[in-house]
Amino acid sequence: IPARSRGALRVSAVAEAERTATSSSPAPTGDITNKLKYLFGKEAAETPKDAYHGTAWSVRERLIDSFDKTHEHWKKEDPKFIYYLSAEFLMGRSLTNTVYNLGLEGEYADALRQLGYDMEKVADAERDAALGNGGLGRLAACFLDSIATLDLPGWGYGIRYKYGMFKQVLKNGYQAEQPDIWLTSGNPWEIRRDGLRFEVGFGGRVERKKDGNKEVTVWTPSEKVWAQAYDNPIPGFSTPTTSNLRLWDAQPISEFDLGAFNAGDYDRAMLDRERAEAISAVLYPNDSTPEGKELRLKQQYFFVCASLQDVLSRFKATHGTKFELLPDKACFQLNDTHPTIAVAELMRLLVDVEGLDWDAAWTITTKCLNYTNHTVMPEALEKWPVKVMAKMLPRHMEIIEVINEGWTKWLGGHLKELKAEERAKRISAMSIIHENPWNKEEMLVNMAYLAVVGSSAVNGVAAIHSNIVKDEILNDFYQIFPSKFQNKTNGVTPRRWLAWCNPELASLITETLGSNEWINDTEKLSALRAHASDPTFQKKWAAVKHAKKEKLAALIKKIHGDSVNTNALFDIQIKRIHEYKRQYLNVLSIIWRYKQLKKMTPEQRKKAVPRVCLIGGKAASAYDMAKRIIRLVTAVGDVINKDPETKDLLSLYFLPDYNVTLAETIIPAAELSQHISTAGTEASGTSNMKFQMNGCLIIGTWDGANIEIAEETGVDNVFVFGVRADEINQLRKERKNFKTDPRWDEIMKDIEGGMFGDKDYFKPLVDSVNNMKVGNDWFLVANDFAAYLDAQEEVDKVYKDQSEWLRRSIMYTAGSGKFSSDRTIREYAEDIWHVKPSRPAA
Ligand code: 4GP
Repeated sequence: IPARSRGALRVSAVAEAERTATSSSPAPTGDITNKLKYLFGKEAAETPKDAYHGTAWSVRERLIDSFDKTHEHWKKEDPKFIYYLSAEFLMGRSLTNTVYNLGLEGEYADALRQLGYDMEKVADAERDAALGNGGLGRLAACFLDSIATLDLPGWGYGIRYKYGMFKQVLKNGYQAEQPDIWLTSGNPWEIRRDGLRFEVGFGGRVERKKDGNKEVTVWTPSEKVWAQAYDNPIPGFSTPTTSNLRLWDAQPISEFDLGAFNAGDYDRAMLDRERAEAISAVLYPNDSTPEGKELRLKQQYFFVCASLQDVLSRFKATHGTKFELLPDKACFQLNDTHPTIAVAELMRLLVDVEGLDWDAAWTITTKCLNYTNHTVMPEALEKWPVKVMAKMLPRHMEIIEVINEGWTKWLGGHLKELKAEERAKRISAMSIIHENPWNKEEMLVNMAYLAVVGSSAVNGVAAIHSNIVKDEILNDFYQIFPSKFQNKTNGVTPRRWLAWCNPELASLITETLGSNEWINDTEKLSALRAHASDPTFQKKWAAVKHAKKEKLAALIKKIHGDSVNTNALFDIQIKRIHEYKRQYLNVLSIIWRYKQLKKMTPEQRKKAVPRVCLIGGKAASAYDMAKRIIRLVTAVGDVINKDPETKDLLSLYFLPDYNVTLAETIIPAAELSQHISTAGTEASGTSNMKFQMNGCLIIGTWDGANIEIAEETGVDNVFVFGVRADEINQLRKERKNFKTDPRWDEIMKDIEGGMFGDKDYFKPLVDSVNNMKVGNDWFLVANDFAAYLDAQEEVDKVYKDQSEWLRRSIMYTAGSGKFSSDRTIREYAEDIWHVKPSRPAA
């Protein structure tokens, strides 16, 4: 039996034995072949994909048993629930996570072995569920894992996109996008809840009518669709709790127009279906066109409306119309501004549909909702044109107007001490509906303002970011409601991101700490500090890292056909491609390194630290500059990877189609990872935490969660460089007079001069940071360049001292306890949600 199945990772063999004993499930081998026979018409698993299908459909039944038990228990106990509303859930694969979380890995690995398959290969046949863009969506997925593991009554709510995040391919070194068709072979991880659907309307008109002597508001939408529920069970680890992610699929109200079909108008016959299905078709359609924008708002309302109706209908089934109890039974976390229409929708449901008076409804609404801000990027702080909102959601626009009237009136009273002029200025600056600063003709609804006014708590996602939210982005609001604002530093699930993706390291940790309790109590990892300088332990630690590097090297070979030097330092930057994340800075230093190597004598080269540099990430399809950065990476790679003189000392590869699964292979193999955003721009970052857990050293700016990671790891163990957030505004003003480093000037000339080809294509990229008449180097790449090169030199120096490097590596994992999403979720549960654990019997 391989180490993985021997139970080294299990919390307790007894717990698992109990689980198996009480389960009425059939033996996996027979069950897997049965599933294949009856669901897929296959006599035997001929390919790993077949084996995957049989296994997944078999595991699904265990999952459903656990789901049902949990929900029976919660129904009986009627605890308060947290509903995590998010337009994105970047789940990745489910098979490995499910069997490990349920403690079934031994059973299924054995069964598969009997069928001639290896679990890891079988797991490899699964497609990623990529229903998210990046950090915010993956955070939501980690949170669900922790909510379940901590036995918190809670669900996620989102959209069942038919096409997830696009598949990225490289065509001659340029990014090209292909649709992500992930549902083609069916999805064993979801359950379609037949009959569980809600109507969602758009457009139409709003009227006042008399109902006895009461005036009521009636909204008659011009377009309606069904939101059909699909449940995705979320198993906790080392607990019988399995919670839920409920995703909504948009479907037409009428199957199709038979009249039109009979009259031969086939296109019209299908029109309704197509219009409805478009709503949940694609994750974030490119929103640069008005139609795209409208579709995005439609998606947001679609899932919020269905989710709130769903929660209210369950609430009413138990508590009737005692809505004053709602805040004791339900709370909602708005994952960024995307679900903010919930403020108006909850008001509409309570006032128009349930007949509550406005003030009572407002008290309930604001008690139930909370908002998390995830970014300082102005383009991501959503503002919808009043015109668009009024056309698509006329009743909501009215409600937002009334909310705003009440809010600005209240503000007037609150600020009565101020002089009239100053007061008017402050009120106008905080109005939820305001002028578009770029187009005075247009009025906008500011969704972040609506979220703040409509919520009990507002939080940022790392200490520095929460301060920026308070001091800059929402400072006016902070001054009015200081106690509403909180910090909740992000975290990641140690199950997926250490225990399951790096079982070798997990086993070593378990063996060293004497138990695997660290998986659910990561603070226990701090005991590794005592072993950080122990040569025997370091040797074992290094052996694991090397094995993971070999695995990644095999992947690079598969993708690029090249064999990389696995004794080189593996230096990695993986994240969305964005100017603020400064992949550009990384490439510039790689160019500099290359030029230095070229100048060296063979003797000098022998002393150089060899590096394999890897960059991966997707650029938004309409983000031109980000696409140019990708091309620069591939172009530089093309030159240096082919240079026989230096290729063993330096190589650079772009890893296409970066996703959750790829991250699970890359992160355990990384020795150095780069988190080099301009200070004050990365809200938190979460991959930094995953790398840290896996003993990977960090080169980074004093930004986002890097700061807290450095504090936990020991600042001296981290390669920190660059300007600080509080210097940025001044430096931006002075950037045009900044004297650039001669090395910088040289590299800019190289790129402009065509050293990497494609010089016309790279011109705007060079101009954006180097030609102050055209670009302005907003992200201060030039300012940090010299300090970054120095930090890189320091990296080389420490890497030459392997025992010091390994000591630091161990200190990273030892210091990662704080960054478990269990800690983050506990803080949300205690400080914001007031939701308590409720565990079903095993
Ligand atoms: C991301 C932030 O950029 C990242 O710093 C943070 O760690 C993550 O959210 C989770 O809080 N934002 C997004 C987004 O992904 O779409 O705004």
